[in-house]
Amino acid sequence: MLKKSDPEIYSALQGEIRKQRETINLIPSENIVSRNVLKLAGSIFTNKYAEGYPGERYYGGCKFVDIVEEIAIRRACKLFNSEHANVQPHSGSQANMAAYFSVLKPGDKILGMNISSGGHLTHGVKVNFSGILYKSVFYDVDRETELIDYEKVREIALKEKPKMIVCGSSSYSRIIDFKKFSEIAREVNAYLLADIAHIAGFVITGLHPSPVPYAEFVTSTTHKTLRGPRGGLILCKKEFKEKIDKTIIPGIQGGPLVHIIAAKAVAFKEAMNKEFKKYQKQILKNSKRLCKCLQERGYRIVSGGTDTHLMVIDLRNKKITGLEAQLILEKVGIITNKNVIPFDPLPPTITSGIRIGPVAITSRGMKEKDMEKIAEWIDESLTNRENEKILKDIAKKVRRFASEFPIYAD
Ligand code: DSN
Repeated sequence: MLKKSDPEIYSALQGEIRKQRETINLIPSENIVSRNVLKLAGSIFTNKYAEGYPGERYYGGCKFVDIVEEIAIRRACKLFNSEHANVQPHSGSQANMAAYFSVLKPGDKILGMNISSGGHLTHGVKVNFSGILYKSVFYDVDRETELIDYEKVREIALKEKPKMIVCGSSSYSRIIDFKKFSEIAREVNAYLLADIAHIAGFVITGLHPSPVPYAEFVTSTTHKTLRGPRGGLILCKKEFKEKIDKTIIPGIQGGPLVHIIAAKAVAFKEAMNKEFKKYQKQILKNSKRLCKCLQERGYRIVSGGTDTHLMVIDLRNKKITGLEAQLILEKVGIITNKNVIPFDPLPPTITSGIRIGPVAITSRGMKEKDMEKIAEWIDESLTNRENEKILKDIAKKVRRFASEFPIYAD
């Protein structure tokens, strides 16, 4: 029994279970997996080494591992309508690293979205491997509309002549036109990498256009809207199969996490169900309602709204920083993350905004009317941030409300 043999870890686990059950998690990159996904992620497959690929392993005893990985690959290809899938990346960062390493050399130029406009660390940020190994240049959203200005992206691409263009984002709340990105990439003879970590669930259900027909490489995580275990995924055209597979192993990874691949396979099957599309539609309804309720209370949403599962709130008119808001909301049991807004005057450790999205709470069964309540609690908490009594009252209501939506822990 863990309780007896390792009480410290046991107690942290119990704390996490209680916290997840009693709070409202609005971090849009997190989700709640099914019991079957949880079961496989904690399964005996974790005992197995399986460097290589199905049928070509460096270890014996891979009969069942091969079955699992073949199924995962087949399901990923079917879900995304892709010619090839590599299901071994341990994370989205490693999926992106593999896409770069497969066709670029150190010193090559990449063009990605600026992180303050919604891009990701691995899209060329200077302190990340992508900005250290490659010469990275960036496009921003338009200052006025806060939308991607495709003509501007084209101008930058023509001037900079990158070898790879990266599209996809971590905090851009609008539809991304992958076809336009591919036209720009073709024009400057660049590869196109589409990172759909956040929107994968919408892509496979037709609620967001797919980049698969347009991009040489599509990368994703498997744990956000896709609702699988924490991990990464690469999709590519057949012609890049060998390069991608060799870049993952022996290039940048060793043994795959077979328990996680098994959990990915289960999640891919779940994502083929009608219920999954219903879930994705509900995320969008909840997201739009949450956005509207906040706007009615005077909150400025970057770009004026959302087409997806997330939004960034610009808090400057409320005279509070992103960090302060995150901490106040955490006090009442609403979990968010501070986030830079486009052209943010504050550093990323403080920020002028918070990023929120109803991905996990929709998995728990919350609907539009619940978004109204949540928006009200967010507003009441931030408005009364100096009033401990009001904050305590809200915390009690949040705890009671969240506990009505169960989360399985085993
Ligand atoms: N950490 C992910 C997110 O929250 O969007 C990106 O890596």
